[in-house]
Amino acid sequence: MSLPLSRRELLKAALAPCVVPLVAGTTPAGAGQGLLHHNSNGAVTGLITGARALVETLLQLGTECVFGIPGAQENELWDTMKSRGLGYLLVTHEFSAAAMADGYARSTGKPGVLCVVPGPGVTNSLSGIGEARLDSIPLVCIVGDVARGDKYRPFQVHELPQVGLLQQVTKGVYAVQNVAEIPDAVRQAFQLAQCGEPGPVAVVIPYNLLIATHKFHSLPLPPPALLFDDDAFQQALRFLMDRQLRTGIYAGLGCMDYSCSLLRLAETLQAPVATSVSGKGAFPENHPLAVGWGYGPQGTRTAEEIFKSVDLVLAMGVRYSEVSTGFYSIPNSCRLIHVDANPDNLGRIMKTTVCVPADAGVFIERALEQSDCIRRPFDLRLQTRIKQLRCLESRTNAEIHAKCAVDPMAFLLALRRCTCPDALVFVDVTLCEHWAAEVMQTILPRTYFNPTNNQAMGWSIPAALGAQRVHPGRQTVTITGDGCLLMSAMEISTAARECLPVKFFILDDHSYGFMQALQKPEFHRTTATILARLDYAALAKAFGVAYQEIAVTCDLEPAIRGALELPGPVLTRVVIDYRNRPIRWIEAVRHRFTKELSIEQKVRIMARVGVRSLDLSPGND
Ligand SMILES: Cc1ncc(C[n+]2csc(CCOP(=O)(O)OP(=O)(O)O)c2C)c(N)n1
Repeated sequence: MSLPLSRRELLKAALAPCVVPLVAGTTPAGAGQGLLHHNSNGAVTGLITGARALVETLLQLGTECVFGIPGAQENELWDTMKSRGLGYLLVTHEFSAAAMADGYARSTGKPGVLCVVPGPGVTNSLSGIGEARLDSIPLVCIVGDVARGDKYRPFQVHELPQVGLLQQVTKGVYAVQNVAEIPDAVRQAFQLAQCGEPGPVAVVIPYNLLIATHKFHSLPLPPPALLFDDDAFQQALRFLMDRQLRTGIYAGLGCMDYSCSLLRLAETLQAPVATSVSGKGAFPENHPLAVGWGYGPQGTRTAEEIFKSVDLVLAMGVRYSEVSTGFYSIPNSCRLIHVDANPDNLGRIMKTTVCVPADAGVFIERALEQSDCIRRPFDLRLQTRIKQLRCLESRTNAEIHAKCAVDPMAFLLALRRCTCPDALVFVDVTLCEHWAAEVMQTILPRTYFNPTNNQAMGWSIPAALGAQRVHPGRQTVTITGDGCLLMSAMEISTAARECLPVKFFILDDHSYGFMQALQKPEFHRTTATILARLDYAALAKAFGVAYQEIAVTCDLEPAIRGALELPGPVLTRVVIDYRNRPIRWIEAVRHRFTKELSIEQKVRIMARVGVRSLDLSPGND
């Protein structure tokens, strides 16, 4: 070890109490305990570095793993994580760090933590943080910034406006100015990330504060109260008490941790339950009242049909986003009670009868307290109708449409049959995401994950790794398009290095099938959608993971089971044939989009398609 200190400086340092923790930080985990008092009340106290105070706070907050890449500004922090036994995972790109923290958060319900360098580390992470922002996922992004305050010098490396950049995609940024603020900044960041509508929060700490020493005495924060507006609840209750109103429940991510009480409420109201995409798993999709996802033309046929007879929709923990509603094509005709922890989300998209600013869990519990007033008699007719529609839908979905290669629906159904109910399923931004929302029956909370509202391609690969890291015994699979793979494939090397046994299923159609599905009807040709042919076997070999290929539908089950049985990561190329199979979501979006076009726009598009249809060999690339 070579330290840039003279002998005299070393001697002086050894005698000075403030240096001891720095030295202790270089020894194995558990060292320096005498200097830090772990109070039973969870306080961080003692004479320690800013980095150590940060790590102790993360440990107290229950962080199991920090995802990221170290840089000069955070080396002190990464070294301290190692000394103190705080788990960490090195990634290949900071987009992945954010997506891994996201996968960790979605699968555990706890804030995911990433740690990135200023400048490129921050800018690389923004797409993943943006996904968490639009999907309401709690993340804490720690940035070791350039030196600030009296240590500031102009023209430092990575000196971008980190705070300003992060402010655009987070709920808030804590810009730490003083070493003493570090534990509270982290605690407040965790609280802000989780309270109300969850989301990402950043903590930006100049590196001079991470290496500075301070006598800390910082106490935990009291938990924030959950939002509940009693007046609005009473108004909603009056509608729920009206037994003439046939009620349907629409449940979003905000219900994810209340699945038992949601189930009781549904049974009390004898209400069919549809979920948003992010809400899949909040209600068991094998329950007799479950109708699948969405309740308009974009969702399952069963949900659409059953909700046609509903007079009152009770929507909880949802926002009615563009993707979840199929470009706002969800019907807007009946009475609606909209409950959400973020008052800004209420009544924004839908005509709403009662807006209830409330945490979904509190609302459900309070409604259950009034069970006697809201209970409906057991509805055999409704449940029989749901069963019939679900059977019909299953039969239709099981039909094979692919002329060659693998049928996408057959793949999804086989994957569902072969995986355990508690398997963690990560679905990327591919055409398959819309079929998967319909047919990947999800019966347990926090098992089905899709980057819904930022639609950041390549998300599934790192997100699955982040979840697998803290759920080592759980089957973890990805459903990833070949275009998505090209965005984050390098992270498969992380799976190999860390022996994370994720099974990556790559749906290979040599193209951006999603874009083709959107472009063809409007332009009668495709532009910038054809991808390179890859040697997947060579790619898997280079990464050091097992490899297999599925080229025909009948091989699906044995091949999927074979991959699941292998102890390590596996890359499976599924040669997919998307042709001929309609997608309800795309049809709903197209219908709605066309309806909103002006006559002039419609004429122009039809004329273009008409002229181009005379060309027998359209120039696709
Ligand atoms: C980062 C990013 N760039 C572009 C898009 C637009 N986009 C959405 S889906 C898609 C194609 C996905 O291709 P692939 O993974 O091959 O799946 P497929 O569409 O073939 O099913 C594109 C380009 C996006 N959502 N995210």
